[in-house]
Formats: sequence, C-alpha cells, structure tokens
Amino acid sequence: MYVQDTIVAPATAPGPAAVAIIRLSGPAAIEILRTIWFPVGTQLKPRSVALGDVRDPETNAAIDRALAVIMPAPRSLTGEDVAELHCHGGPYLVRRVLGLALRCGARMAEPGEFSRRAFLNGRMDLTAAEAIADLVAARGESALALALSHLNGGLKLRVGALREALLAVAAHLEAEIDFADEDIALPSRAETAACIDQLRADVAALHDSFARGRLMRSGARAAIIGKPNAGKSSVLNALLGVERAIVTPIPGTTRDVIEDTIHAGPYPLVLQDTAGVRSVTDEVERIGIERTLSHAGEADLLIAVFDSSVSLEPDDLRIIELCRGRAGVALLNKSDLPAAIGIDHLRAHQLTQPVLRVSALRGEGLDRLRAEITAQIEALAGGHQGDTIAISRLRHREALARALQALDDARASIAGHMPPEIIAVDIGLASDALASISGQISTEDVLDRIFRDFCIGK
Ligand SMILES: Nc1nc2c(ncn2[C@@H]2O[C@H](COP(=O)(O)OP(=O)(O)O)[C@@H](O)[C@H]2O)c(=O)[nH]1
Ligand SMILES: [Mg+2]
Repeated sequence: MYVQDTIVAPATAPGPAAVAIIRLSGPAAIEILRTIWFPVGTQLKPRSVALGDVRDPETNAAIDRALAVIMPAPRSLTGEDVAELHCHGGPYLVRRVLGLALRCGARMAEPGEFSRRAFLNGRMDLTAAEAIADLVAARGESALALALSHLNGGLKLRVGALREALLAVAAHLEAEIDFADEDIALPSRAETAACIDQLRADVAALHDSFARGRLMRSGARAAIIGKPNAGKSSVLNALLGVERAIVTPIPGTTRDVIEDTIHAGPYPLVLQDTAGVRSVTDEVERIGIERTLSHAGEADLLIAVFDSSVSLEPDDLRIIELCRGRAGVALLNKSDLPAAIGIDHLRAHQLTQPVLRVSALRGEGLDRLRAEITAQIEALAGGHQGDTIAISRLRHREALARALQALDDARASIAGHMPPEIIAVDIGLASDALASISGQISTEDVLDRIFRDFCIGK
C-alpha cells in the first residue's frame, strides 16, 4: 500500500502568523514529539492540549513555548499516530522546529500526503478528501455549500445508491446464468431494460449537474466587451466599487485583459475588462483585441457595452455579432447623456440579450445589472431544481460518462438478444466507474493526480 514512515509538515500557511501548526503522522510521530517537546505543567494525554517547551534534544536549548496534542491511531486524521505542535508562527521558528523533527527521523510530507493516508486507512472516501481541498479553496458561499455537502457524504451516498441498484441488476443476471435450468422467478429482460433505463436517467442527471457544480465551485466568468470608449472599464470599476482599470476619453486605453472577482448572489464572478474591439493597425492594440476575442469566446457570460449617446457604428455591429447565441446582457451605457440610440436599434440588428440602461459614471442601473447577471448564472447552472447534490470535478464527470457508456452498451446488448453474461459485463463496468468516484476502486495514478493538487501539510 504505502511505506509507513513518519511524515512531518507545517499545516499552516508560510509567513508570519500568530500560530503555526506542525503536524506529524506515522509510527514514530508521538515519540518524536516527546523527544523535542517537554511539558511545563500538565502531562500530555491523548486528545487534550498541554503546554510545554520545544527544545533541541542535542543541546537542550529552548526554541519555543508551544502547545502539543497527540492523537493515537486509529482515531486520528490519518488513521495513524498523529502529533501536533502549535508553535508561534514565525517562519524561521517553523523551519527550526521542522528541522528538529527531520533530525529525529521524520520525512517531509508530499503535498496531500496526510489526506492520502487518511484515504488509504479508510478515514475518508475520495469525495470527502476532494471536498476538504474545495473547502480550503472556496471563494464564496456557493463553493462552501457544495464542498460541505460533499464532505457530509452527499455525493458518496447518491453514487452509492446508484451502484447498489446496478449491483442488484447484476445479481439477477448472475442468478440467471447460474440457475438457468431451475424454475426461479427472475425479472424479465424487459423489466431489466426498464430498470437500466431508469438508472441511466439518474446517472445522466448527476453527470449533467456538472454545469451547476462547476459554477458553484469555481464561479462564472463574464467578459465585458464593446467598442473603444463605450465605457467597459467604467462598468468594471463601477461593479467592483474601486478604480481598478484606467478610464480615459482616449480610445484604445485598455490593452490587456484586466480581471477581478465580485459576488453575484452566492456565485463568485470573475469580471474581465477587455480591449475595445475595432479595426486597428497598431500592433499592441491588435494583440489586445485578439485577447478580447479569445476571452469572450471562453467566458460564461458576455456583458456587451454600447455607448447610447452616439449612433451605432460598424464596431458595435461586430459586438452584436459576438453576442449571438451567448448568455449575457447588453448595456446601453451613458444613460446620463442625451440618447442617440435605444433598445430598438439593438433589436433591429438581432441582438437577443436583455438590454439595460445604465450610467457607469453615475452608478445608475447597477443593481438591476447585478440582479440580471445573478439570474443568468442561476439559469446557466440549470436552476436549483430542489437538488443540492452536484458534481464539480472533471474526474467525477468522466467517471459518470464511462458509466453512461457502459449502460448504453448494456441496453444495446439487450436489444441484440445477447446472453446474460454479456449484459452482466457492461453492468459491472458501469458499477466500477461509479465505484471510482468514492475511491472504492482506485489506482495509484488516479490517487497521484488527486492528491498532488493538495497543499503540503494537508
Ligand atoms: N457621461 C458618461 N461618460 C461615461 C460613462 N461611462 C464611461 N464614460 C466616459 O467614457 C470614456 C471612456 O470610458 P472607458 O470606461 O475608458 O471606456 P472603454 O474604452 O470602453 O473602457 C471616459 O471618458 C469615461 O469617463 C457614463 O456612464 N456616462
Ligand atoms: Mg477600457
């Protein structure tokens, strides 16, 4: 399985802080702690905190006063003996204490190695391990809610129930093979097919929840596009509430993509201010426009800005073209100035997005803009549909796609009047694909891929 040596790492972020936690896990964890830490009052008992001195065992020189906790196996984070020192959070101090632990025989942990051991020792399944990483990385309410639902076993239970149902189908097929000559009541082929169809629909629904889960976990991206001087940078600044992008009356001021994050309801929303789209000869501006187009292509939403104080120009028509078939909103900006164009002018060119009148300069119409953007992200997320479970990782989606493929194969086998052995193989593959989500079936390389994205000490 894995080499059961003793690993050590800071569990807290580098840099000066009030406290730094140094975590040890493995057979020598508690012994190492006792070699470098000495109580100054209360003796050390499992799962309670005691105060003491960290000392260099060779010179007996005091290094820090720290709290210590020990959690003997198996009731610990990793399922192994775990010891923690809560030191003062000085970067030099942390290196000194780590150095002592290493000298006493511990090894520096790899990223995610504590969590990996927890998984290998059955302390948590893969969806929970991933949820912990997501909890730490959460940038907003929706990401937090999703991570907590996974941590509480929501996804594991849902996938587990689907797998149970598949195993029941497989068991019936196996019985058919084993007791072919006996007269026992088993589901007809039509009943099995109907059952597979129902399971396929459930697996497909979970597969498709990725759109919502991704938005909940990572948030959405909106590119602010428009011709030069339409007021894109002003819209960004107004939404952010700070002067993030340079605003000038000189067309072509914004050359590179500037981004910052706000919250649209529960979702994190990355706003991207882009270079104005127009025909240019200037090389730098041309590159900026290329970046605009590529960001616009990848964004979840487009915020198309039009200057309502001037007539539509060919550059505006190009923006309308970019909006075709995309989620987003169009803004008639500069509503504080006399209007030269209205909604009708945009609609006349087949712009279908909702149109809002705003003044980025005066901050007017922004509440409606925020509400509209939030509603659109909700729509992209497929609404809540009363279902709180959503997958958020490509790994989950790929596993569910494999399950769907196997179920389709099973249905094709039934349609082709294949023997039960063949159908059972497909059902088995579907079940294995589901089992890989929680890690009931896993391989080293999959585990490597999952845990290497974790931080050291977790
Ligand atoms: N009157 C008025 N001027 C605006 C408004 N929004 C932007 N501007 C002005 O339009 C010019 C271009 O704005 P900017 O945000 O740099 O446009 P961008 O090129 O699209 O990023 C600047 O002089 C802004 O002050 C607005 O709502 N009303
Ligand atoms: Mg700009």
